[in-house]
Amino acid sequence: MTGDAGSEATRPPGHSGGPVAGPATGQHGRWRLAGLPAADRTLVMGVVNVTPDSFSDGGNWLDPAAGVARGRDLTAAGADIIDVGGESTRPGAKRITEAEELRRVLPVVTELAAAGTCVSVDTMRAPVARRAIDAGARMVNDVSGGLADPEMVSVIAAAGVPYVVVHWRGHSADMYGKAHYDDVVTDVGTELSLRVAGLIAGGADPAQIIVDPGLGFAKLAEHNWPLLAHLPQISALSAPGGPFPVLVAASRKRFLGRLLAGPGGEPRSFTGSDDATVAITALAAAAGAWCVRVHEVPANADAVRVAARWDQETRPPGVAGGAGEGAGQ
Ligand code: PMM
Repeated sequence: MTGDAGSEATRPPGHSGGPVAGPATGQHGRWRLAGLPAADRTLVMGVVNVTPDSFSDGGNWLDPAAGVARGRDLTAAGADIIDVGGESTRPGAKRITEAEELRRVLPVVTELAAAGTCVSVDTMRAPVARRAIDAGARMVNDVSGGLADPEMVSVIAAAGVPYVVVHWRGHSADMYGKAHYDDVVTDVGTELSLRVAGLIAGGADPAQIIVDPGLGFAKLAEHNWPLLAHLPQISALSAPGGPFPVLVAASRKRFLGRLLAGPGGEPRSFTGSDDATVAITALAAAAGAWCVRVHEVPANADAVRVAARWDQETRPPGVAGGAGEGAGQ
């Protein structure tokens, strides 16, 4: 692993642990995670799905050279992190073999990492995570939060890399049958807290943990919106070592297409939802999200900068602003 930000995550000033009482506004730039870029703004993660069947971009970057080129383009457009995934999690998706997943992701991870890109590997499999870390990945993004592979915790604990714990109730093949909640914000918060506590008990350092509400994973539109509107509560889990940085991955998800449906009720296309993704990015950044995961980078990279500049104006006098965000403009 290459490190450029110290060996430990630091918490926002005034939050050495335990739940935050109010909104996380103004704190998104204060997270420092080992080996990852740091900025006084929400980070942007660009997606490279090396799959034939991801729901919005399946097949576009399946060839390793195309995947690498896409990662380079997204980096040039302002992505801070490139998330490389080889297994589609679209609703109803069947699992691929470990060998096939490795065949898809390793060449792309290796080449991007060698060029100095900060690479995240999007995988539910411990052996894939380990091989990707060996190839230079600096972070593991696990949509199952460690539930799909019990060995995952040992791998990320040994490597010490940041680890995204996504709220998840089961594989995509049957996840909508599990989309039942009494109060979705409370239920997701409770289940994520238990998951994080389990990972820490298994050897993970709380400073490695990033949390993600798992939009669309065993969740319908009516579940995704309240989660987005309560990001500070997702950050402030009752697990030891919190609050935790939050990753928001709304880009091109079906609930956006449904919100923007035409007069006949036909959902907006995936790519037609990109402007709505930018709106979510701005709102999530204003709510203190640590990072947004997006398929198209440029407008999202602009949105996080606008949100950071906006946020500067709401800081109490004497609280330092971000270096270089809009100075002299
Ligand atoms: N969703 C997808 C893939 N990876 N990672 C995180 N952390 N959170 C998510 O919600 C998430 C993810 C599925 O979307 P895609 O097929 O468009 O990449």
